[in-house]
Amino acid sequence: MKITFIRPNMYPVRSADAMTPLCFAILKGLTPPDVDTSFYDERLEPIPFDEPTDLVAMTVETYTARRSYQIANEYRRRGVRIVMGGYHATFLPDECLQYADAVVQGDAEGIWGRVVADARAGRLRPRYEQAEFAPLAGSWLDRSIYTGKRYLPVTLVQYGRGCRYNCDFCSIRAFYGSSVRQRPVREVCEEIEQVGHHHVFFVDDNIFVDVAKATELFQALIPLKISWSCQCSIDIARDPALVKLMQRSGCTMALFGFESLDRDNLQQMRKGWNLKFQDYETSIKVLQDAGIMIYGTFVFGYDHDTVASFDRAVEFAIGHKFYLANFNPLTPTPRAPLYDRLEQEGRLIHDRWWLDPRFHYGDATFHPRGMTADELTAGCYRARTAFNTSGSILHRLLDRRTNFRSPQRVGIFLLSNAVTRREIHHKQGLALGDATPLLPIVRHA
Ligand code: B12
Ligand code: SF4
Repeated sequence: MKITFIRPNMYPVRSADAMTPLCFAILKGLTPPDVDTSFYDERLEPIPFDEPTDLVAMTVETYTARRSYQIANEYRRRGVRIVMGGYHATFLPDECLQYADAVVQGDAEGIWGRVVADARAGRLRPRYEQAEFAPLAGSWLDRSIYTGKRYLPVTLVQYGRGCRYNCDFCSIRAFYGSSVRQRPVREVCEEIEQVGHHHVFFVDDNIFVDVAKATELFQALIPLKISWSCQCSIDIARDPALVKLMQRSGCTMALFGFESLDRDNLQQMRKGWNLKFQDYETSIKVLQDAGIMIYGTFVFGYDHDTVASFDRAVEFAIGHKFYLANFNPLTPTPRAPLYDRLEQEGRLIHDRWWLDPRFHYGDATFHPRGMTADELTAGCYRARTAFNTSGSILHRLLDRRTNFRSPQRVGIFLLSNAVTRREIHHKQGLALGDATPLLPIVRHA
């Protein structure tokens, strides 16, 4: 039996900065060794549809759903069975089943072996779902699946899954519920040592689970002498000693979801805790004094945003010499509380924007209250462009505590900013998938 793993691309433009998709190293690690496999990442290479295979396994996110269904159509025409998993497949299994033979909801661990066995026996079932999340100890990733592909030279590692917060636009709670699970720190360190790269990106949605778990990880990382980056909630800055330890353990950069400078917006998105304990200035100073480069993300379109909000956020991010920043239109994804609210309020522009050929990357998907949808689209694009001018890059670079701390940091800063600047114009306005029509499976009762 042969399985072909596929990572669909959002749009038909190859990527120069793709990172290794972890889910396929996990799936490969869970696949019995006597099963042949191949793997295609459409961000890097075309998919050879005519290569013989028995089962196609795709990961589907909301932004890649349209393209995933088009790929499924191609394989179905050739009589190949298809299984889909990942965020979108978990949230909208019935939509995916219009294009696939089977859908896996939730984690692959504890379930993938059964899917493979059923496919082998010719009795694939439409739905696979776990009763509860399995503990993460003992996971083994087979990264040989990435061999020969041009990914960024950074090792993606996962310490835990889930988040203790519940921001209304985010998919994490909808996927993991309130479950927050960590891998044993020893296993995480062994994995990093085995891979042997010196730069690690922790893909956890929030590395700051709690003080004890963060401390345990940071202390264990010190002897590895790696440099690492992560995503983190800003409330870690209440604890300067923990931030210092984070830096000593090798953290050079962390992404923080600032989201908004407006308290009422933060309340509305259930992220009032961003400013509950101290203001942004204090938090930023703690982080930057410790040497951590800040990647700040902002979202626009909440009820207290106006056309003036974009410039304020850009000035704030440049003024604080952020390493990078992103300015996105608020985008409702299925099963996130935001989606249901906007749908109930009749404010969604499309019926399922992710399938609508009129939707383009960067477009507003709903009618905001404080500006028009077009102003929201244009404002985010303008903010990204303004943040990435040469003058802004030079100004931000010159912070001795962070971006200008060492020649190596300067190199990383300049390279990341150059890539980001190019990507903004590359991505904006691209339609999802290609022009081929979606052809749902007709199932007879
Ligand atoms: C790292 C990351 C990125 C990296 C890319 C990493 C890479 N390798 O290419 C960067 C920063 C570039 C990025 C970009 C974007 N991302 Co992103 N990203 C993540 C993040 C934080 C971690 C991904 C990861 O490695 N997870 C660990 C792996 C092991 O988990 P997993 O992929 O979910 O896989 C498990 C299960 O889902 C399941 N599974 C998954 N696929 C399959 C397939 C089969 C067949 C089976 C059986 C099982 C299965 O098994 C796996 C193991 O249990 C996730 C959040 C998260 N926690 O996952 C967001 C996340 C996936 N990203 C998200 C978004 C929105 C984006 C962007 C669209 C943002 C933007 N506006 O531009 C872009 C574009 C993404 C794209 N599709 O091209 C959303 C997706 C929401 C949704 N409803 O689809 C997430 C969930 C973040 C969030 N909080 O909402 N992202
Ligand atoms: S803190 Fe981040 S990961 Fe956690 S719910 Fe909010 S946006 Fe999602």
